[in-house]
Amino acid sequence: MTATWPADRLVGLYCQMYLVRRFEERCLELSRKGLIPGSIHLCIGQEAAAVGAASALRSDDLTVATYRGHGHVLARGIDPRAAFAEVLGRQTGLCKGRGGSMHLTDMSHGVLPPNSIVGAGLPIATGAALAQLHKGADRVVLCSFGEGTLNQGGAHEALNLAAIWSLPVIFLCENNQYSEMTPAYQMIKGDSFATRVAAYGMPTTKVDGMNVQAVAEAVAQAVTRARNGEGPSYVEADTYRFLGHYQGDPGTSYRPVDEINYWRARDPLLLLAAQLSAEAGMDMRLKAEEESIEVALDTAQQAALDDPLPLRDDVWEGLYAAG
Ligand SMILES: Cc1ncc(C[n+]2csc(CCOP(=O)(O)OP(=O)(O)O)c2C)c(N)n1
Ligand SMILES: [Mg+2]
Repeated sequence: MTATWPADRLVGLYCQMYLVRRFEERCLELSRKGLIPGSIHLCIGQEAAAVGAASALRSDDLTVATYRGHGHVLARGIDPRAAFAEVLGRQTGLCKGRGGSMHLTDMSHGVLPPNSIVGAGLPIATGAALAQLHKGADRVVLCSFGEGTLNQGGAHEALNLAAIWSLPVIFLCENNQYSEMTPAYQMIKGDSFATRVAAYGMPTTKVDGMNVQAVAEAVAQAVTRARNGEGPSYVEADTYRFLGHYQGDPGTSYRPVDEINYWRARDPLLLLAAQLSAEAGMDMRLKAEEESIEVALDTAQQAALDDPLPLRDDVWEGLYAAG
């Protein structure tokens, strides 16, 4: 990592992480009240990976996230009201309420459709990057996924193709230490996912995924390579999800309390706030920023709750196949 960035820049990243954290805590409350159809997979604890990575992108770059993608989507600047509305299944949602939490999509912000098939994002990102090359565009594709994904065959085919064709992709592995309830160390012989990826012939970097500046810098380097036609890179952010795999999983039966406490003490928001608080007046400034984000989220959430559900008569709209 280079020298610490100026406070204003870090405050911007803090605010984005706070927005993601509070959006998701609100989603959890809404889910517990039975207002969210289906499952939600929260990235609470992993905000620095999503926010740091998105900060390295240009507004016309592309993002391919996963079912744990709220953070990536919000960090690309999507309107929280449209995100709430989609999660709540409303007509005004990003996908008109038909996608829900796992499919937040907004092409106007470069967010391609994510999905819940583990490993499916890598071939999609590689294909999107190939399209950029054919178009002569200099857009890059950020592809985020979990470490468990690196045991999926399609993921490896995509990594290989991206490498041999020198495609502009940044493969961001958010190593949150678990794939559902299975610890990462039980899934591979040896201890390194990066070593596997390096075998395809692309640079790999491991970074502290709880340090937003460190993630931002590592991804920015990979973006520069990709934009210069030097091909893909792999960045692995070491991180942790503070809650369960999905809203119905307490996340405590298969994870030692000491381990959870260790990572919670490395909360990316707390770490950055502590670092920033060395500046005079910073605590007050962060508090004021948090308050204004709460107000914006209150408004967005209430508007989405007041929005209508999709109509039964519209059920065939947006389908490729006729009924
Ligand atoms: C092809 C496929 N296999 C299995 C599953 C079930 N599944 C859903 S999430 C998940 C864990 C993936 O772990 P990881 O890639 O580390 O991502 P994380 O959930 O930790 O963010 C599994 C096995 C699935 N959705 N798709
Ligand atoms: Mg994982």
